Parts: sequence; C-alpha cells; structure tokens
Amino acid sequence: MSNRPSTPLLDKVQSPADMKSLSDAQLVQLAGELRAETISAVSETGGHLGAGLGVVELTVALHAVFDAPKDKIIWDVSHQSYPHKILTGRRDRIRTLRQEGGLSGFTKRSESPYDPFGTAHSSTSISAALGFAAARDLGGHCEGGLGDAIAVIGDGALSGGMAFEAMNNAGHLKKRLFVILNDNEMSIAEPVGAMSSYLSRLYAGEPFQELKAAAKGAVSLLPEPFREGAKRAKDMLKHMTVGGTLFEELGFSYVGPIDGHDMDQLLAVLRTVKARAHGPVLIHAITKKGKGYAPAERAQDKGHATARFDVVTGKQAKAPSNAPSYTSVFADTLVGLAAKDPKICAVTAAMPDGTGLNRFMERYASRCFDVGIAEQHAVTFSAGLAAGGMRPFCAIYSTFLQRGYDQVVHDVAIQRLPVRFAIDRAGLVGADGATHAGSFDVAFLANLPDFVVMAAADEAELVRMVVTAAEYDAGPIAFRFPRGEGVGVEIPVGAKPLEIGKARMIRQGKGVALLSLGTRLQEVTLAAEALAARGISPTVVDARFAKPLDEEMILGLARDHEALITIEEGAIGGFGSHVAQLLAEHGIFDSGLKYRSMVLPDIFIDQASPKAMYDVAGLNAKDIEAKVLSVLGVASIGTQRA
Ligand SMILES: Cc1ncc(C[n+]2csc(CCOP(=O)(O)OP(=O)(O)O)c2C)c(N)n1
Repeated sequence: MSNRPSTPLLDKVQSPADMKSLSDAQLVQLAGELRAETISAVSETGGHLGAGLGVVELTVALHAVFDAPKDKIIWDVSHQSYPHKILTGRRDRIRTLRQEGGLSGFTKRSESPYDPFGTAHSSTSISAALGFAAARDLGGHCEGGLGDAIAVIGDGALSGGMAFEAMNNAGHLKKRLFVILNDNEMSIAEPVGAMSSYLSRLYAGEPFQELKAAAKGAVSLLPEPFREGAKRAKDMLKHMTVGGTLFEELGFSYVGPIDGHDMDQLLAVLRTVKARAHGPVLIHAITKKGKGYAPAERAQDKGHATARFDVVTGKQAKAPSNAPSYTSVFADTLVGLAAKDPKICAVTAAMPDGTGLNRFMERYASRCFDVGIAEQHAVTFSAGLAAGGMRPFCAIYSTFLQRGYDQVVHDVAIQRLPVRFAIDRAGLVGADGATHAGSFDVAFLANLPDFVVMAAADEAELVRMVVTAAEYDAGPIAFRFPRGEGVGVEIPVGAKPLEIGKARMIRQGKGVALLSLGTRLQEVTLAAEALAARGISPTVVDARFAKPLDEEMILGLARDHEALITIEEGAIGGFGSHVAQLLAEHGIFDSGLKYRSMVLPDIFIDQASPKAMYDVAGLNAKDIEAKVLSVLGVASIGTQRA
C-alpha cells in the first residue's frame, strides 16, 4: 500500500458525475492524481502504459464536459483506456487489469456501461461512433440513453483504411459527431506513411500551414471567447488552424491543433463544440505518449507495453528466457534466407518489432515494408509484389490477418499468387484476451483451394517451414507459430524444405493415434508419457500440414488404430474438420473408427495466462490423457485414482 500515490481528489470520484462540481483548477489536479494512479496500477499489472498516460488530460476533460454513459466515448484500440476505467467506477479493480478474472486491458461492453463499444483492433472507433449517432437520430435506444458520440483515435490508428471509410461516410451523413485525433506522432513504433507526414505538417509551421490558417472555415465553431478577445483565447487562436485541411475536404469541421495536455484548452474547445456543433467535427490534439513518467517518455516505444515495473526506477520485471522466441527464430531465419535470395521481401502492418521484421529492416531496408496499420493493404500489396516476381513474406499476427481476409481470398488465393504468410501469435495469447486470440486462421485458410497451411510444432520446425515457404512458388503458403518462447530444441543449420503435405511420425504405438497440429505437440508428448505409465502406448504424429493433408498417413493411422484423435490450437472448422471430412469421404466411419477432434471450445476465452486459457480450452496434457482414456473406455483419471 505504501507505494500508492496520494490521491485525495480522485478518491472522491466514484463516477464521472462526481467530476461535474469540480472547478477547472481541480480538474487539473485530478489529472495529476489520475496519472499517478495509472502508473502505480500498471506497475503492478504490466500492460499498456504509454498510450494511457498520453490521454490523461483528455480523459478528464471528456468526462468533465460530456455525460457518459449517455454520451458515447469510444476509444480506438482502447489500449489507452485505463485512466477512463479508473474514472468510471472500476478503480477498485484496476490492479486486476489483464489478469485472469480481472478487468480487460481493453474496453468491453460487458464490463461497464461506460464502455459503449468494445475494441482492441484499431481504426474502428469512427465507424462505431457514427453508428451510435445515426441510431440516436433514428430514435434508437440503449443502456444509459443515446447522446453525443465521440471517437478518440490515434494518429497510428488513423493509418487504417476503416478510419477513412468512416470519415467519408460521416462527411456525407453530416451527423453531429466528434472525432478527437490523439496525435502523439507514435504508433507502436515510429508512425509511417504520408498521412503521418501530413499530420506533422499541420502543426509544423511550414508555409502550408500558414496559408491554411488564414483560410476561412469552421469559424462558427470557434469558442465564443475568441471573438471577445480574451487574452488566453487569442493565444490559442494563434495556434489554431481552421479550415482547408484534408478533414475539411471530407466534410468535417477541423479544430486544432490544440495542446492535448493543456486542460484549459481542452475544456474550452470541448465545451464550445459541445454547445455549438451540428455536423461532424474533428479536434486535433497534440499529445505525448508516456507523458509524465520519465522512463516511459525515454523508452523507444514510449512505454507502449510493459511488464510489471518498479515505479521509482522504471525497471521492468521480465522473466529470464530459456529459449529464443518463435518470433526471433522466424525473423533470423528469414534474414538469413534474404542474404542469398534478393527476391525475398517482407511486409508488416505497423508491427516491425512484434513480428521481428525490424531485424530484416536493419539489413535490407529496401526490401522491407512497414505499411502502417493496414492489414488489408499489406495482403494485396504482397500479392502485387508476388505478381511482380518477388517472394513476399507477409508477416501478420493471426488475429490481425482476420481483417485482410477478403484480400487473402480475392487477391491472393484466387490468383494463386505465392504470398508467404508468416502468422505469429497463433493460438491463445494470454493477457490480451479474446480479441487477440489467434483462433481462426487454420479454419479460414485451409478451406481455400490450393492454399498450403503449415503449423510449426517447435522452433526447429518453424525454421524448416520458413525455408519451405521461401522455396515454394506454386501458390499461397502460410505457416503459423505461437507467441512466446520455443521449447529449447536445437535450431537446424542449413535446413531443407519440407515435402509439401507430408506429416512426421514422432512415435509409433498402438491402439490410439494422436495426430497433432502445431505446438500442442509438447502437451501430446506429455500425455503420451503419462499414458505409457498406464500401459497405453499411443502413436504420435506431427501433421505439419493442415493443407494439403497427408492422406496416406492419416488413412493408415485410421486403419491401424482403434481410435484417432486430432489436437490443434484452433477453432472448430480447422484441421480436425478436414481430417473428419477425409475419413468420412473414405467411408472410414462406416467400419467403426473412434474419432475425436480436440479444438478450441466454441466460446471466446477471457484473458489469463496462456496455460490457464488452455486449461479452459481443455487442450493441456491432462485433458489429452483424459480424452484418450475416455475414448478407449478406460476409467477416467479421477475415478481410477479414487
Ligand atoms: C488492426 C490492428 N492492427 C494492429 C494492431 C496493433 N496495435 C495496437 S496499438 C497500435 C498502435 C496504435 O497507434 P496509435 O493509434 O497512434 O495509438 P498510440 O498507441 O500511439 O496512442 C497497433 C499497431 C491493432 N490493435 N489492430
């Protein structure tokens, strides 16, 4: 308790209603206390720190001026929503952030009426806010009522196409809607792209800005005090660009740039737009990621994501690692291959560090592309690279590839273009929870004609799959691997490509065959060892490929065993379904094979440690063991011991 900050004013705020009686000066004090509380909480839980610190003043100002939950404040990505959670009745649980049974690290409708819309994937906030605004104008109803709709979106998230689709539509519908552009000149890494440069020019004082500043525009939106000539307002006006921006062209009134840490400016602008706006308004606030906490401000990623840390020193508590991460094994292998093959290139959607492609970027900058938070574009851009004779590796987390699915189907698969998909964070991911789980990629890729889909069982297999993908020019190919460290096996040197569609026998047994896809193989092996102690000796096979299936091997297993069980870290409709289809087509079930398919359950699993999440999923060694026993009709583990 002693390291908790003193927060006398914050202690009195149970909900935003308690802020309404505070003076502007007290709101400044509240922001200071909120910042200290956020730092203190994240030091205990780990999580997204920098983004939240950058919006502390904005959070206070929004809740002071608007009336949530009637007014809908929608945080894009919502990794910056911890201060919002503290102010909206969740302070007592803020130190459970991202833990099992605790608060989500993102906004979540089921968690609070103050979270009107769940997010975690970026660039959705303007669309959702516009939907609320349209529902309001059509007489819709929802919890807390329907008032103003406010989207808070970062400059990084603004690089996602959906944000533009929404602004285009909002400018057309002309509904009263507020978009706050939280511009900290940072994404997770340095922001990229022409939009980012454009935003910088908006406040860089270049001639462009001066011209635009003089232009006419949304003068009617100017705070009243501006016209009255109050000194402070005059100073603000000097910094304000009105009209003529890209946003204006899209039909928004543009107000800004304003200092997103200056409470007086924020309150004045928000009060004015609230009182006077009719159509869509974009407020451009300049903020600093990590603001007010020196170790975060100094860090390269501005404290984007952190482990638990010591508040005084900023030192993070990171567990020592025993094996290299899958991400680094992928990246190092690819960099090695790129040295020999100038056609290999790499594409990331704003995740150069997360995908390991920063290593590729350092060595081969001209062949490495960070396209911004733009997965759809990343996929089609890779398709273009492939059509142009390059060998693109499109490295996207499983969960984010979902956004580029039509591009995978329409631009890559139908044209049989050899795009190599490196799918990181496959399977359950832990603290980020359901929104980030990599559950669906096998299901949504293996159903596409001529797609090759592989899953690495360990880091040595990952190396082989990267090599296989590099050499495969016949069409699209994907390999998936999980978050975290490998299992510590030796990394092969000079690995040869795998034969497409061939599984690998791990141990030959009898009675029951365990056919594993991906890194559950470790749990399968543990289960097989436990079963051996009971006199049951399963055959264990690493499928390697979800598509094409090793039909010969699988049909052979079915023929030679009483029972066949598939195990995978993916949702229903994936590998196990393909195996079932194969067996059904060959009439195997007619002769009585006992077949089971262990997949992720048909629920969205909340955040916990990956191990605990796999317990919920029933995919750990004990679950596999129990499944074998039940299929073979042997008493279950519990009963037998009793
Ligand atoms: C569709 C999608 N792709 C990638 C990510 C991973 N991601 C989380 S936050 C982030 C950067 C967001 O930058 P910005 O919007 O500027 O917010 P900041 O963190 O700078 O406050 C990225 C790329 C995501 N959440 N969603």
